[in-house]
Amino acid sequence: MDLSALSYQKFVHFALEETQRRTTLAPLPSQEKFRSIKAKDDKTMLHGLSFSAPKIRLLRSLTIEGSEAVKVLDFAAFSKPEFDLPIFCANFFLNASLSIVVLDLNPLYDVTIRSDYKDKYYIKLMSLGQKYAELLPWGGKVTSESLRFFSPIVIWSMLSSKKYKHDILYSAFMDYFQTWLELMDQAVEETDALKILRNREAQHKYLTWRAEKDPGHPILKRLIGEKLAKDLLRNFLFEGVDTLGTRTFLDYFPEYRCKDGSINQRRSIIGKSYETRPWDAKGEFIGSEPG
Ligand code: BLA
Repeated sequence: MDLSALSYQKFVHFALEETQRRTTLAPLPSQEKFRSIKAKDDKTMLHGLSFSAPKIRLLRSLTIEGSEAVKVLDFAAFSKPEFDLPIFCANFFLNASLSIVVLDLNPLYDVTIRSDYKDKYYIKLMSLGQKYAELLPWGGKVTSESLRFFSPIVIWSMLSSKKYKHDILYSAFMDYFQTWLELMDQAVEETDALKILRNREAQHKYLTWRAEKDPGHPILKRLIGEKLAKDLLRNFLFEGVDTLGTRTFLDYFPEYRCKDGSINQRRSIIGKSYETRPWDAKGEFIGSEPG
């Protein structure tokens, strides 16, 4: 497949323009360092943008383009802890053989446990999830630990890149991002200090998971080296992991502790599960326990 004509830039432009129509974006200092990085292969470019807004703690985008070999979009938006908004999450990876898509409004709280949170945000959105269920079909077994960070409307797809449809993905991205912006518009600031603390901690847990276990790490390390990749992960992509809370990865995920006290390097302890979509059309979890 010829990737040269494909770009995720229009996704980023759309998202920033739509956000600016509704709120005021202020560039964050973290974008200076990551605005433009040339990879070790001298061809691939990494472009980062990061902003905050009155209700948004961090809205950031990373694109990886420039070589024919690989295209990546990693786009996320995190609200301030005064709001319990879901986390907007778009992760697209494309190379000559494979297309990987994760597009979701990741819940701040595990919706299999917190049905109040599911009812608050997702029940109304189930038709949005259905809209792309056939065009972007379930990608098969997935890291079981990751599923707890996904919502009933998650689009998780892994296809041969021959079947990749840029326009369908663009349309899904626009729909999901518009939906997130509408939720942001409607969000009412929380004043209960305990609830704000819980929101902050839930976001910190999410950041801690992704800063440690995101599947993109090996590629980032290969492209820009271990040191800069770590900097990018902790101070740009998952900024807040070192400031929003004090608990460590092993505090949140003790099952990853090795006998010597280090973090198990495997991505998953439980393994992969869920051959088919584990949510029904009403957003009920129907997956059997992984194991
Ligand atoms: C694969 N990326 C995946 C997979 C998931 C995600 C679920 C399938 C493998 C698995 O089951 O773990 C994405 N996982 C997520 C997300 C969350 C999560 C969004 O837990 C959120 C909670 N992906 C990127 C970037 C790159 C990238 C920046 O976001 C590259 C620079 C690459 N993702 C990438 C690659 C694979 C992948 C190469 C397939 C290889 C593999 O599974 O190791």
